[in-house]
Amino acid sequence: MVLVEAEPAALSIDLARTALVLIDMQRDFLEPGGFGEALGNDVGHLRRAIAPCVRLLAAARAAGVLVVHTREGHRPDLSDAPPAKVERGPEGRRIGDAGPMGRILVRGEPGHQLIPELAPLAGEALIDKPGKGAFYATELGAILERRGIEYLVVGGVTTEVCVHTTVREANDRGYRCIVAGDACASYFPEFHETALRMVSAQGGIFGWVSDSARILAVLQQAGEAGDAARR
Ligand code: TIU
Repeated sequence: MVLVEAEPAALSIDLARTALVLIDMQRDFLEPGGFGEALGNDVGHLRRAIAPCVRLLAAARAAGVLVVHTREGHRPDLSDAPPAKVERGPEGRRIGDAGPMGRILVRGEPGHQLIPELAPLAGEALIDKPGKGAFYATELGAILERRGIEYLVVGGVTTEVCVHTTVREANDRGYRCIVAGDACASYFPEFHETALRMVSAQGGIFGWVSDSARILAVLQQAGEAGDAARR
């Protein structure tokens, strides 16, 4: 077991039972010229999470921690997209409409892809999810159960939408979640800050909040120990 410094308190975790879950680091949300920016958002807020995610991903891989990537998106015929989700926002800029990087939030389109900085390696779990939460209507729960996962380190976008929904789903399922605060981001900085506080408030009502530096300290120790064992 290793100790991760976090709020509301440090948490002892078993890295063999831990997964790094990176939520929806997709081109359409993060890249200039994507759907997020077309809606008038400043993608600069989201891009601040890229470097911490890259560092966490490298360290998790080196430590042998299970890595899970998620993408939000729908089937091209939108048969898995409820009207309640599609029928919002300005006409012409809704799910399935032609966006600057292909059809908005449709699987297979350029904007739906993960940003190249965080491209999955062959063999890493890539979960395509139709909702905000990564458990709803996906195989994530089965993958985590088969691997005996109990702890999730979570980063990605956006903090108050897909990260929060996933952490809430995970908390109800009994997972202990550590949100890597600086590896998450929102188009609304005040929502980001408040969403993090909402996780760790009330004794950690949804989980723990830490940051990439404090999590890296633990992952790098494990990575080095693994290197030493292999030598
Ligand atoms: N991934 C995710 O958070 N999807 C969103 O739609 N987020 C917004 O903040 N809109």
